[in-house]
Amino acid sequence: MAEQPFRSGFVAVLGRPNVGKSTLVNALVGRKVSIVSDHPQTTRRRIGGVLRLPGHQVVLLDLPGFQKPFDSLTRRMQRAVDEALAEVDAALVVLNAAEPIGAGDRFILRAVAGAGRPAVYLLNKRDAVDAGRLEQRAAEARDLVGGAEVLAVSALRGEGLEPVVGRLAAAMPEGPAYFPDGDISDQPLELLVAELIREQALRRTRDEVPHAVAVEVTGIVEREDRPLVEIEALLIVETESQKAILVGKGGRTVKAIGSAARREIEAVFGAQVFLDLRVKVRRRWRRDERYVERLL
Ligand SMILES: Nc1nc2c(ncn2[C@@H]2O[C@H](COP(=O)(O)OP(=O)(O)OP(=O)(O)O)[C@@H](O)[C@H]2O)c(=O)[nH]1
Ligand SMILES: [Mg+2]
Repeated sequence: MAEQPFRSGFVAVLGRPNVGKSTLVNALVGRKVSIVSDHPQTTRRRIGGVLRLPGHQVVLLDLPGFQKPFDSLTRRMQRAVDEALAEVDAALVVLNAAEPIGAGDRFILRAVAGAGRPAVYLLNKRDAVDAGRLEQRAAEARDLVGGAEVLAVSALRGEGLEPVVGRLAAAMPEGPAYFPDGDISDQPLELLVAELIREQALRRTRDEVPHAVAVEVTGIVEREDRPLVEIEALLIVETESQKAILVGKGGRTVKAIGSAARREIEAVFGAQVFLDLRVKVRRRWRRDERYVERLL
């Protein structure tokens, strides 16, 4: 039998904010490449996660949730989605079983249909609804996609993912391995570190504050004399009152963010980490086009 050609390609992971796109990408890749939170608009830039299969390499592009842009930050986020959709070999569309299918979902499905890419459709969070509701949502979803297959999964529990991998692999054209063996993400180390810090800040804030937080890593030094990495980073917020929240009473909150992030970063480097984390105000940074470009 003739040898099968190697197949590879890029897949845009699309869906409304908070449907579980990043959780799904992490579950498929098998490692945390993209941060997760229960706040919408967690993912701000496109993050590639590499899925390696026998004879295949699938690069999953985790993207910001589809939304109407309202400032420089969200405009940049939506542009990342549009550009990805124009470039990829396939789309992985994620719907949320725990919420009614809405206008946002229909908008995304139209965009995917318009892009003319092969698509795999998922109904995520199947663990969060009973069987009757799941069947009802799946039927609605199938209707919307012209009777195409809709796979019910739980990204959180890692359930139902095998057929997803199979469908994605089958959609890949012939192509090279884009990433060397062992690479699981296309993210520069600085950005991964910044994201791991931001994830801990998101866990400890509510309301408008999570959306106002950015992280700048201003220095990473890997010491040569011992297994130690020294990192300097800034938590950026827009107002003094947000700063007060992030600093916390007697510095308690920023300390908690720093030590939780340090443990995550240590796991990535496999070395001890010193993290010098401070909070800084940068007024209206989300409306500052150039700053947003630099940050993302
Ligand atoms: N019950 C349940 N919760 C899930 C599942 N997948 C994700 N979640 C939760 O949904 C929330 C959002 O998950 P994310 O992976 O950050 O969602 P996202 O689509 O990447 O969100 P944005 O980046 O903001 O667009 C988190 O609290 C997750 O733990 C699932 O299969 N079941
Ligand atoms: Mg995300």
